[in-house]
Amino acid sequence: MTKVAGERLPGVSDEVRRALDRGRPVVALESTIIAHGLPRPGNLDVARELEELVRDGGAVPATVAVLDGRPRIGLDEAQLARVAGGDDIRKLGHRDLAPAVATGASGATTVSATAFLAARAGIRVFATGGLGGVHRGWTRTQDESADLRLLAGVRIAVVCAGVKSVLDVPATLQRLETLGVGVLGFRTREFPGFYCRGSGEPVDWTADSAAEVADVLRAQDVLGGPPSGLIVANPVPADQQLDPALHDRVLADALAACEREKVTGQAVTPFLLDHLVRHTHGASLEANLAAVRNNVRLAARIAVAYAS
Ligand code: PSU
Ligand code: MN
Repeated sequence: MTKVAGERLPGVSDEVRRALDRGRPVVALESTIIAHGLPRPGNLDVARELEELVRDGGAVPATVAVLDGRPRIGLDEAQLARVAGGDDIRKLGHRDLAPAVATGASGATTVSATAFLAARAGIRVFATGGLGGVHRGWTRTQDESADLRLLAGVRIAVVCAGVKSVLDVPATLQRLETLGVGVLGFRTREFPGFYCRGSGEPVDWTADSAAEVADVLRAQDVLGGPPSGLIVANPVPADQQLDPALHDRVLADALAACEREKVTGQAVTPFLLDHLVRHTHGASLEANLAAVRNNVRLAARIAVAYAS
């Protein structure tokens, strides 16, 4: 193991550092969706596009990853390409950060690792596709994403399209309640269904504009106390959702295949996502991308409203 240079952690890019110092809007972006959630080689274009969307919205993008043992907040072009195409890019949740830093490993950060590093750098808004959650069959496997527990303890807003329907959505919402993570529907009273607009589950609070979300962030700041996250649940646009009937059919197949092939642990989410993409002939990927773009645009607007 190499010696850890504590004072060098984390590595915030000059552009992100300048923006944070001046109170300018910044949006954190995770990298697991790039490295492990989307098929190559198109994933690099998506990574670039998401950063562009943040810029178009008037904020500075801060894609997060760990490269050669150094957490990075804000990647340059070569670093982004490495995350998208490298052979040595692991999937790093929050608990994997210390071993990755200590051993000089490289990896893409999940929501839990990204939220932790971004909040530590002072970033208040983070955009992703879907949050991890409680997997179906939890009573047997105890598979619950570390995203949930981590978000109970960091003050960051995560703009997402809900959680993937491959998960147990009601159980995930219950865990968020238990953990004290706020959930705000964006222009909806229904928790979004990621690929589809609705999940059938209600949300307690609704915001109708980015300014209203920013007000909630400021209220969290004023209330103080132990930090906790906020889920901003933003449904995919109606004309870009996955056909709900196709969705239900293919999802049942994907879950059965996962069981049959005995996929477990960190591999479960990427396996199910890949199965859905192949068996919807790319339609789930299109809905996924539409949701992520929509979330990134909204996150930029929230960051701008919060900074003003
Ligand atoms: N949801 C998506 N695409 C993804 C993920 C979630 O739509 O790629 C990733 C996120 O990085 C999330 C992680 O934090 O999967 C959760 O993985 P796990 O269940 O192993 O914690
Ligand atoms: Mn898991």
